[in-house]
Amino acid sequence: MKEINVLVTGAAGQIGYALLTRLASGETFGKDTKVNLNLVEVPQVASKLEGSRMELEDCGFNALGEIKSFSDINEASGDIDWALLVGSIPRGITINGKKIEERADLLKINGGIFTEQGKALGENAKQNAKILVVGNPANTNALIGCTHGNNSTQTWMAMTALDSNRAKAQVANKCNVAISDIKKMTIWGNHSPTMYPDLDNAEINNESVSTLINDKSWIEKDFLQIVQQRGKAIIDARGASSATSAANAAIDTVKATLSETAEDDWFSAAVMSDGSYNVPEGIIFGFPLRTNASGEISIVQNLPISEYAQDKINLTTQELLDEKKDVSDLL
Ligand code: NAX
Repeated sequence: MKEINVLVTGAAGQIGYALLTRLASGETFGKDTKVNLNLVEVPQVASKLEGSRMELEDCGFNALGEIKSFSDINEASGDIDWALLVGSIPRGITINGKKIEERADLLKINGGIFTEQGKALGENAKQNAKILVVGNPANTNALIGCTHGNNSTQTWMAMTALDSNRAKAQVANKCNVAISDIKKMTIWGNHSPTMYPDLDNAEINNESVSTLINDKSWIEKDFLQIVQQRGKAIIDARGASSATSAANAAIDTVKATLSETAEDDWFSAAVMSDGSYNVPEGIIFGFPLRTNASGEISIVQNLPISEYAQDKINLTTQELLDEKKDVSDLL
């Protein structure tokens, strides 16, 4: 049996809880791969994490190998193939008597966490390790981690698959098609309300989704707003942020990197910009991606970008440049 070492931070959180069974069940890496889990949490929730560990044992998954719990990222990151960085400090938490509401403060606090995690993974995780940042602000956290990881063989990504799945669900409802009929969905930019879900280049039966829908007002107002604000709508409805769908999107992203992407499709995640589509280098930006037969991930090139789409892409680019400026002392 093959083995894979997977690290999950924030493992006792709500996304972590939904994620662990799906990593351990054999669904993600295949039934012929044993999954060893290194679970990382802050010491305050060690008991909660132990509860999750016991539950995992009790699932009786054949694919589950060793489960280890850590509070030290350096100890946890040895020989890791895949790291899912879910843990971060949420907006609104009170630290040292101060309620953290400002984006700049949130960026700095989480930036400290991702500096340490980046260094640890860069030094201790395997060459070719893949790292997916889920914890918000995901793109800039990934930028900080990647900078401090300083390991060109490793791939850092920030998750936009949840936004992509949300966009597909809205299109499926609108066009009355199955989700699997919708291909080539791109989320450009930041995992934030400035993200741009692109229906011009998304396809159903090889036809552009925006051409098929042929309703500019729905696409530019209803659709855009629903997708960009979906996270908030879920918090308003549940009194808690997305967990099952977020964990599912993380699994989708991992799976998308494990085998060659189908000819008629691509997947969405944020990676380090190499200047494609005139996005400045040095920010982690949502692009259309493909995995090749050797497991390398590349940005799909030469897609047409309308003037309207370019304006939206410029907006989300500017937000990421502003976030980068806010954490410049951490880079
Ligand atoms: P929870 O608050 O339930 O869990 C977060 C966990 O992280 C907590 O158990 C906490 O103890 C742990 N943690 C904090 N600092 C840590 C550190 N330094 N090392 C290890 N663990 C640490 O949040 P949850 O709902 O699970 O969400 C986790 C993160 O995902 C949040 O930042 C959230 O904003 C973000 N999201 C990102 C999404 C995306 O698409 N990229 C969508 C869903 C989600 O909102």
